[in-house]
Amino acid sequence: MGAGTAGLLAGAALAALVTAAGTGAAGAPAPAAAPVTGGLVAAPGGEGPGARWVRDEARFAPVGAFVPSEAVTYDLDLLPAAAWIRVGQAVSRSETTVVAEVRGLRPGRAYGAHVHTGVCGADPQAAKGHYQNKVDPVQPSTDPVYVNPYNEVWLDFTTDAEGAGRAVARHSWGFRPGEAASVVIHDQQGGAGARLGCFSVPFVSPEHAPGRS
Ligand SMILES: [Cu+2]
Repeated sequence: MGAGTAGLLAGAALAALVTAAGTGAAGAPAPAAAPVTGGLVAAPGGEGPGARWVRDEARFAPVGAFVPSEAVTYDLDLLPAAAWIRVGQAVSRSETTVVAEVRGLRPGRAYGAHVHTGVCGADPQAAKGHYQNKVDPVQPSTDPVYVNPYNEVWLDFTTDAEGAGRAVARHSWGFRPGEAASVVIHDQQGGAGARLGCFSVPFVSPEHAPGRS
């Protein structure tokens, strides 16, 4: 999937961003004390001059769980409860970078993921469609002119032997305020597939990035 690698960060820049986010090595165990839900946390650092980044993390819980989570799994086999996800977003005047990290999924499996426009709900369709920079006038959007990793934020990943995975997407555009609301994990890559889970993330727009006036 050559198109899917478009916009991926160079390793060094990714390492810098991930280091800034305070993560450990890819195979490190998930932090035991990770909050079930987390607010979007602003922090110094980021990528490039003037960049700001935010991050949010959660553990997946099934619909109707006694302790609800910002991250909902719809498939306990492919996306087990207590699997962990963290999404970071670096925002500068010229770029938006989104990093997704997961742990506790099926090892050695390809998953699809995208930024969606709706907040997660009990219904997998609550997350609505993909966030698009240029919005397809025909919805639901299926036209590859609009459904592609340049116009959308694709975060497809393949898990390692431990069930951990990571994806990065970088674009020269930013989110419109309030229109990017979640990351949905799918059972296949390339812009389609059943919805396995959803993590509500209040993505920020360049003009509303923390620390900006
Ligand atoms: Cu999707």
